[in-house]
Amino acid sequence: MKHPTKWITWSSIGTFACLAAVLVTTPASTVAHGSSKQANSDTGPQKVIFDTDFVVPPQDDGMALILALKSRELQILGVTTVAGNDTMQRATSDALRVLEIAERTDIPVYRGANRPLVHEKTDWGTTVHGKWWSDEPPPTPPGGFAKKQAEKESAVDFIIRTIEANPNQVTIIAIGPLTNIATAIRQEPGLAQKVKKIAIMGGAIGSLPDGGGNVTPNAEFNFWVDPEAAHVVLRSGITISLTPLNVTRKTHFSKQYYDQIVAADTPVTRLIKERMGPGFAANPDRRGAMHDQLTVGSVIDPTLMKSKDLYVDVDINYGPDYGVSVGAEKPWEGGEGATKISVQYDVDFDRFISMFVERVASR
Ligand SMILES: [Ca+2]
Repeated sequence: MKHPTKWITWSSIGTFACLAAVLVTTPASTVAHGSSKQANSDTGPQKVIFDTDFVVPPQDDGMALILALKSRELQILGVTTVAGNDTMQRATSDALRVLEIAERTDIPVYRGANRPLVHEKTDWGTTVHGKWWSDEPPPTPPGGFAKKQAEKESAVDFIIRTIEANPNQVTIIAIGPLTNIATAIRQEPGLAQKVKKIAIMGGAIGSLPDGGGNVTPNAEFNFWVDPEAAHVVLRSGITISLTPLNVTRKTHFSKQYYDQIVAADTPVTRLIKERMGPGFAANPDRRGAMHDQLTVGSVIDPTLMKSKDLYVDVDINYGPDYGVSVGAEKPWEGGEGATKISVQYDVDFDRFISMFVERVASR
């Protein structure tokens, strides 16, 4: 299956969400900006593992990695790939190529899960966004395949080894289906107690404004691709900050910001120009949500976000709500195993986009 347009791939789809006007507005008890416990310390950069269903920019994982690479607050220990937006093989080769373009081949890439834990390919699934179900070989990235190969160690073994070596010091930025993270948690006894935090782009919370799905009426793509993995991770007890569609829908990337970035003329901005220029030339008014970029931004500077603590669980029963995330202030029947996590519901977009543009354009 080809993506309908390159443009759609840059932001993990929003078409269904546009059609599904599911707006359930429960008054939210406001939590002030900066309520997170993750304020940056002066002790050095945050150690992070970057887990991603990567595709080169303009896809949102590609742009999110560039933001992370350009942020001194983060020390990326490794990139782990997973099937989602495209195949795991494409995630791997595209990530290697973007790191090469960005002259950051010091960062290792580890191949992760080629399939979700349980979710099988269906006739319907192949008609919507994503190639998580495919084994087709990866396309040649812009400028050719990277010289450097992926590491021999698996993504799951790398995650376990790294967390064990740095207990309570490593934040996992998880911006694809959660297959690798769930597998690591299931594999290694006590691992969950040693993870500092997981920042997840995923889910859509129907009890908060703008909580409709973007792949089925109520399911967000990352959680829907691997609902069972999301279920395991959300119930793991690990400190989680969730960036659901509710808040990523408050973001947009448009030509105004594109123009500012490509004016810088660096290897990275030339890639962005090559990949996004034709789209903006054809339609200068196009805009795309910045899903994964916002998760990275929230790790760099938690004060950008407003969050509230909710019990969040994911439906793993195969049916109309497969992969739907549910959030509530109190436990409910059927969701007894849900744990409380920090759910982002608002962002200071002006401050976020200023940071994003400045950093992506930096040398
Ligand atoms: Ca992603």
